[in-house]
Amino acid sequence: MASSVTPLPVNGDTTTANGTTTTNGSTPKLTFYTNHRCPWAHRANITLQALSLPYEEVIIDLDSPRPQWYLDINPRGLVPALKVNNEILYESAIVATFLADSFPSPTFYPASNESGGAMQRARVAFFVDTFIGKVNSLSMAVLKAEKGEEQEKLGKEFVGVVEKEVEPLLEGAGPFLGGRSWGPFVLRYKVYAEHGLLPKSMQKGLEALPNYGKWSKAICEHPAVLNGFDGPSIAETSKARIEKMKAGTK
Ligand SMILES: N[C@@H](CCC(=O)N[C@@H](CS)C(=O)NCC(=O)O)C(=O)O
Repeated sequence: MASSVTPLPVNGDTTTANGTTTTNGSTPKLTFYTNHRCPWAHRANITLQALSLPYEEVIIDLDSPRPQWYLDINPRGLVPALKVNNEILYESAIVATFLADSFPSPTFYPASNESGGAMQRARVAFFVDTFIGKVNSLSMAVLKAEKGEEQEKLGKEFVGVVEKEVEPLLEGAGPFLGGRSWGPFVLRYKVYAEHGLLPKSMQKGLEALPNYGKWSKAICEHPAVLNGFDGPSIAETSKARIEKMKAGTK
């Protein structure tokens, strides 16, 4: 990763219609390397969309080995990556935070020097840590479980974990609540349930949780989250990937 990154203008002298600040009317050139089926790339894409940033998109084929020109951009070969003028960033959390820091928006992710900003960012960091550590890791086990009793049981456990760990953090949540969107996975749970990859009872249980239900509905309908998302195609490729993983562990 580039060792030093020229900061994007944060206190520019012009503001675009969506509130994005620019300096002297110029925004840095952003090139986004992505694949629409990747949830981590989706995370960065949500940030680009929510902040209405102009960017160029380059789709990276994940079904074949990465070409050298892409490995020169991201030696890990993963998506997403973001070129900012001539500097490169990768890892979705870093890309998303960099964009949100560079174009602070109180409704998306507050600046740390805003009143209450540091505390809100700490709460966001805790939410993300909880979601990745406690919830998302468990979703993989449910996806890989045998359909029927075993999957239903794990699905129930999953709802229990969301209720215990996440539900209290979503009190009064709006669609983004200062960065706590976690849209890629929330939307995938819904689509996976619709396509039989996750138990319908699990999704019903999630939607019945007052805070999660309201918040996830707002997330799943948000244009920034839906941008570039093709549910049936993602369900199909995920199904094939899960079958392959299951076959590998037998
Ligand atoms: N920790 C990384 C994870 C990125 C990641 O795992 N991307 C996957 C696609 S979802 C990828 O590029 N995989 C390369 C491959 O499939 O060969 C991030 O948050 O950006």
